[in-house]
Amino acid sequence: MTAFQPRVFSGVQPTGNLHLGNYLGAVSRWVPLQNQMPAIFCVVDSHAITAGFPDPSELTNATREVTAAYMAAGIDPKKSIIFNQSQVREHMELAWIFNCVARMGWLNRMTQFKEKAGKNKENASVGLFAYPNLMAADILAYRATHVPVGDDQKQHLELTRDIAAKFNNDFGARIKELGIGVPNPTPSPELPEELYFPLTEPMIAGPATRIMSLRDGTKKMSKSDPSDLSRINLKDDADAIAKKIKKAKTDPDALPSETDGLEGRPEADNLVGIFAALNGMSKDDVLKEYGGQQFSAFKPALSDLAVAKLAPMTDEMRRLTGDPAQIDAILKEGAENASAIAEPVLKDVRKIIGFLDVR
Ligand code: AQP
Repeated sequence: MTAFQPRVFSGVQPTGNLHLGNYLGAVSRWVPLQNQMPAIFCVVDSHAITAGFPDPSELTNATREVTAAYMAAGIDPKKSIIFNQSQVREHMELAWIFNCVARMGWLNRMTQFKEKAGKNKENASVGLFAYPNLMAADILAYRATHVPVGDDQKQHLELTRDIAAKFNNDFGARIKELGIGVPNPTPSPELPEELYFPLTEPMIAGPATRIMSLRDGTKKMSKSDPSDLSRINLKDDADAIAKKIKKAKTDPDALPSETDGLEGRPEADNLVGIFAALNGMSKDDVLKEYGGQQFSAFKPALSDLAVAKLAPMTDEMRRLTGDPAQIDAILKEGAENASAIAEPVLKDVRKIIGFLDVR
């Protein structure tokens, strides 16, 4: 190989209800990418057990539902690989190896673990702590070069790059000797001339990298927020969407005419960002149209837009989940295609490490 093949990888956990943040921050941004380079979209079910085992049938249903959401949003299984993580064993094997590459100090700095474990750190699962190593394995089992995610995943992607860099460095001579390295596309004194794993590019961009809670503009919109009014679920009907936007927290002022005026107004900033992302425009453009107007005028416009964009997707999700056998067939084919890429990578990795292959 003379260069890393460009490849997109991303995923969503099948936990709880998919919400507008997952859609605008991640899934909707994947759709155009599948026309630009080979793409793999994973339903990361093995991550879904790190915060406690969900009810088994709920996990099964949520896996099919997330798959349906990918397709309803426009991911085409004929163009992209769609599969569920637990079906491709290589993720687990590489994650174990990365457990031995990553340092405790690196993981101790992960803010998502601190947030999710809260005060109960001693009682959190080892899986929750090591989650970022599995995420690095998800990406690097395919030597993926581009990972589109929301802003909350930035630190995990930096860790993925640190793991790739350490592996490339620790085994630099061996990779060269085996003749399986790729010239480092951005040579630097910190890395060998030939790499096995790419240093993946995070793709975090647009007006919706962090959609905030509708009840508190300083908190991320999240599946685990106990208040359902804090988020718009992809399964919400038009009435629920309208009610949640109507009840969304705001301040008493009119919308500003320029984005500078959104500073210090997290709720206003969030609603303008949602409008911009749903309509494929910038926040500036939204404010050109709605600057000077009160929320009593802006909220109904936002609500109409959200319903117009989300309702067809919700309908399509419902249609697709009505035929679980078809979803399972897509996931099966996806898992076979994903394995065909990951298997040779793990074969190389075993060789690099020196595991004796007797089979
Ligand atoms: N609020 C958000 N704004 C923008 N992007 C977001 N993502 C999640 N929340 C937002 C992006 O969605 C993708 C899938 O994330 P995940 O399946 O790992 O779920 P998560 O981040 O754990 O989602 P939640 O809702 O925040 O779940 P809980 O409540 O369990 O923590 C990722 O690309 C993520 O960036």
